[in-house]
Amino acid sequence: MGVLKRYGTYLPISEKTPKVNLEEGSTPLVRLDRIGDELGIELWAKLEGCNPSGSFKDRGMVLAVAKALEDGAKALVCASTGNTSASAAAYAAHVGVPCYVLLPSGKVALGKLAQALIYGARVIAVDGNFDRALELARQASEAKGLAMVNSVNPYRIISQKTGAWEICESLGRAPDLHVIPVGNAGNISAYWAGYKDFKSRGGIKDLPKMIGIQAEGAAPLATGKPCPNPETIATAIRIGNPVSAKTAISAVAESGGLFDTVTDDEILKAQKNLASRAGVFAEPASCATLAGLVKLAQAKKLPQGAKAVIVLTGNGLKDPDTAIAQAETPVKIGDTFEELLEALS
Ligand code: AN7
Repeated sequence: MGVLKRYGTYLPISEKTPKVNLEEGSTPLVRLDRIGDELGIELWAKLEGCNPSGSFKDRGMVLAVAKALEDGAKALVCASTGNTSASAAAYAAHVGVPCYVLLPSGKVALGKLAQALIYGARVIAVDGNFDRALELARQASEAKGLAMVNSVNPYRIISQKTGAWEICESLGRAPDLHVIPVGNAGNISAYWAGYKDFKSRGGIKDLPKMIGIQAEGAAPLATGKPCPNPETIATAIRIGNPVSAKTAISAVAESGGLFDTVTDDEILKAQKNLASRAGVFAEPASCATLAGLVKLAQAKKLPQGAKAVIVLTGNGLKDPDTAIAQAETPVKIGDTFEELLEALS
């Protein structure tokens, strides 16, 4: 029914707030027994790739755009590694305002670029990384009076808390471990705030441990060191200077959780594992979560029997190039039944 309708009572909206709705949220929480059994845990995946633009960004974008309209904004701007731009472009199109998106040139997955273009955003490819594009977008927002819809916009984080509320409602409790990929660190901050809200409303007794996973080449929070030149195949989280670093660090500390890193190889293995052994196709950044759990299990640091939720933040179809590059090639045959029989054997 859309996030503003389902959770309106708990969000900062009034009668004056436009009821923007692309039926975002209410995504599936799926139990993955084959992989979970192997790890010795009860494994659940929150399929955020089932949102209208194919990523978790829609949860926060719906409120950010509704409030921008309420405040009289005439146009939106954002910088993005891809998913924020796809989401902003979709909501801008839906409500009929222009949208400018700044992307790190050549470093955005194909599907996300296709989305921003076809939704009709003005796409600007910046010769720099995401962190630089974000600085430029902030300047443009101030100079031109454009509504900034990156997660520096507080409404984004507030509305992304709904993901945690849904998990608690589905499970009837919080998980023991909440495992989430970390880039700009907005989502881990939002989920932690969401779990704490749900507890203070009396909906759950215990809070989860927050486990934030970064790619090894873009891991400022996991290493505690600045990362001026982030690099990873998981382009969504190719971020060196996370805006929400502080709140993410306290989320992990307060919850007794941890940050960890995974390599690109481990991410790709996890992607294949999720697709071929659970029927769930998520983009590389999302698969860092499973890679992180596998790493913990190998180090014997995964509490056996624990209930773990991995947030699969974006749809695998967003990045077909990466999937095809590691997949087997199709078997080619002529057009005879004999050849087909041979191919089937
Ligand atoms: C699939 O789109 O930053 O830690 O500009 O697309 O809240 O930043 C995307 C981030 C995880 C990290 N998974 O979330 C952008 C952008 C996917 C993502 C993240 C992103 P944050």
